[in-house]
Amino acid sequence: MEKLIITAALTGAEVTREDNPNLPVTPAEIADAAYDCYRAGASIVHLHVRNEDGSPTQSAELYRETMDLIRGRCNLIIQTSTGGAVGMSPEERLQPVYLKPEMATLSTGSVNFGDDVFMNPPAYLEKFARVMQEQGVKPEIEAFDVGMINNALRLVKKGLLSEPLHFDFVMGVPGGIPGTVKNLLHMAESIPPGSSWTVAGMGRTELPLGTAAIITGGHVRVGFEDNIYYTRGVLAESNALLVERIARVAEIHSRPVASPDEARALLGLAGGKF
Ligand code: KMH
Ligand code: ZN
Repeated sequence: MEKLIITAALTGAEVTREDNPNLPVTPAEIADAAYDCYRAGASIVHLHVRNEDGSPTQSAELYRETMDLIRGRCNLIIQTSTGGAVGMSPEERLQPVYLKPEMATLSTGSVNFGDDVFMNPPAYLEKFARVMQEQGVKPEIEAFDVGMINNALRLVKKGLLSEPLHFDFVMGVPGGIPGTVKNLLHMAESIPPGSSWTVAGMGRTELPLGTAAIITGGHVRVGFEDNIYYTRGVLAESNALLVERIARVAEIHSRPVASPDEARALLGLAGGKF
């Protein structure tokens, strides 16, 4: 099996300091958390940024500041969010892609998201994929359910995505595919041969789905965006502890962890853009 790529999803758009007081919010806090995750074994950082009051934003200025701070300290692959928060316009969501990060997320379908709807109609998908193609940014396809894999394949047919594809199975969102191992295997069997995949299990599904990915050849995303607990009822003290734990699970299963440059090679990224 190839080396394991660990993605750290540090902040997200929905979790608050009230939920977990250890949530990184400012560019400096996010950069510190990213560096700690790099030291613990992460090779990709999935980035969201926040305003001073903690509310979610897709401000290019805040992304630029955060990315510069991270790049000053380590060679993590930076993957900016284009999901932002529910209710944001496509233009708002796309702002960080123009900074030419190495990767950005591309959600390939709409999904109920708790009491809200995360809107991704076909016109958004085409626009987002086109802008990423123009800017030379590799998309990570966020599939919240199995049908979203087919939506990505439609983009391939239209020439807006090129293979090999890289998927993130986002599982356990209320409204999306439930986070079971059976569903994970179904997702993994549903992508085109030659694609790579990672899994982001929400809440208590993070560790079991991550473990299943490690033993079946996938990759893993962990962090406060998806899960704020270390064990049942005990808040995680840092994102890095979640990274360190999944790296330990990988070691137990004889699956070495990829460095950022090894992850670049696995994902076909040009490299050197940091
Ligand atoms: N905050 C969610 C509505 C992404 O980063 O691309 C969307 C999200 C996905 O977080
Ligand atoms: Zn995100």
